[in-house]
Amino acid sequence: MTKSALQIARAAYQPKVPAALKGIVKAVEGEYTQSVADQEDIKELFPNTYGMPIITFEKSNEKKSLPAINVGVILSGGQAPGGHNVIAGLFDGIKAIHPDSRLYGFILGPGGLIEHKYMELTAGIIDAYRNTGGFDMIGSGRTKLETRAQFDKGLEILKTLNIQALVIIGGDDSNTNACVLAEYYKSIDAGVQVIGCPKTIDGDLKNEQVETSFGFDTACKVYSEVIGNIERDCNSAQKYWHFIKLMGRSASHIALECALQTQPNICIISEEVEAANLSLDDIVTNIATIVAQRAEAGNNFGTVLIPEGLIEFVPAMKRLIAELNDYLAKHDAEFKMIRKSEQRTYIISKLTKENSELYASLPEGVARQLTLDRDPHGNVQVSLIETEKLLSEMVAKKLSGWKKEGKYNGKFSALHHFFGYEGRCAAPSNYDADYCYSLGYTASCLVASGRTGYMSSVRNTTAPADKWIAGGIPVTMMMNMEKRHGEMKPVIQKALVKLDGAPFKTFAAQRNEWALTTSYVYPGPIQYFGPTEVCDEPTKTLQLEQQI
Ligand code: FBP
Repeated sequence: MTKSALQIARAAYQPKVPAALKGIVKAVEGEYTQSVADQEDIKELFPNTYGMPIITFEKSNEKKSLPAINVGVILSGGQAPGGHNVIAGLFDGIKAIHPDSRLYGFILGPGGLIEHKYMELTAGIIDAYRNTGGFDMIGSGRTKLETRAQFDKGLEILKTLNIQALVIIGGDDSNTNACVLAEYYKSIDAGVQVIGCPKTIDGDLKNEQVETSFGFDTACKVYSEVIGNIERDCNSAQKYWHFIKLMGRSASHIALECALQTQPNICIISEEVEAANLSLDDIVTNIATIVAQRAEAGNNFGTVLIPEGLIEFVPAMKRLIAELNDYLAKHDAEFKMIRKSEQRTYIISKLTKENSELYASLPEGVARQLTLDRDPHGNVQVSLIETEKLLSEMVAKKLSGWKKEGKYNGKFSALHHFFGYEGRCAAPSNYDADYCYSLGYTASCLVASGRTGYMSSVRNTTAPADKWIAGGIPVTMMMNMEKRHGEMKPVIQKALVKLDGAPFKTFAAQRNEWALTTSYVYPGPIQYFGPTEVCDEPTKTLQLEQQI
């Protein structure tokens, strides 16, 4: 396989790790834990894995000889830069436990476990993927591991391969399912531990112990580089408004981080839209007002960042989507029988008055996108909804109305972009390369200390890597009960943008200035070699969150 010069140089990069992971480690138990909410329900659902203590790994002088161990690994859900380094860290960790330990990768996500598709990950394979982006070493998938039949089928292959622990690298839903699996295997004494790892570019799997999910750092840096380039182009020609949608199914962390890095004229934060109970028209009026103000100063150009999940945070849209989700979950087969041309009328006739009216008012394309198949976790596939076009069309309409009324006299020409897939498989930044390797290595320590139902955690990551703190967090600690597919389920609480948090407050304090002036910042490409302040800088979000 031909490799680029950067790939070759990057293969030799040695990830930085917490000092505690450099030799023999011991597991130190901290406080016993409770779930973030709905404690009684979660405790009842997870009798074997509820309330366990937080674990921290510390240096030890005590030499222990442990037997070889076989471990399985699964990449679950959307790609995120650094996944290969989690596997490399896990591999090196289990080899440090015993050189005869073996690592098996299940192919194309959780489906590989159920379908018994796997490969042994040998040193040669691992070495070829160190510090690379993508999940292509074993592939990923979105099959939801949730039924006993699936768990039992998985156990067959785990037993055949004599696998004693399974590491599931995924987002909030996949880690929730990892915990359900850990609970089940423990309840039947299956002899298989299950450990999770926090992955998602969306950045919404975080809490006090899990500072960030891996991939967020790299993805935001890739998007910010391109947004900066667009801003510079925009300021050079001064003739376009760029509407840029950014990935992040639900939370607006990516949009907010990119705004902090690039200082665009407008950035919408879904969580604020919801809290302020804004309608689609309010959002459009706000954007059009800034366009008109800039036009008055002769600036008929600008950049607007739009979080992918926006549509679900507009309260009226949220109510509509919730009813659609419930309705489609119950009447999926019936809906699929309806001819495409009649689906819109069918849906309008089935919804309550308010939702039916809103649905009827939506442009055809957006209405159709809202009824497309949900992903296996019941989520609307927001990446398919062209919010950037919806908003710019509505802004254009409003401006032409204002023009007729003599309130606006500028030019409005819009271009559209969607950045998502472009950043999910990028070569991990130093931060993600180091963080991921450490997460994988920590997972091996959790396995060695006999834990199950834990998520690998590495904290204090705004400090130099030497001072990072490695440990494990009981997954039940992050759970609460939420409605999914019309039923209450235990799930890891999603971390949305906090409106009283430092990242949002920093943005909010400057956005009016950014709107009217042209204060763009051009972050440039990720740097892999060079001074540490250029190569190892964590995201602005993390820096601001950790300052408090
Ligand atoms: P995960 O939560 O599984 O990490 O996926 C995140 C994400 O990249 C979202 O930002 C996006 O909405 C979604 O995946 C796209 O899904 P798909 O990869 O199936 O197109």
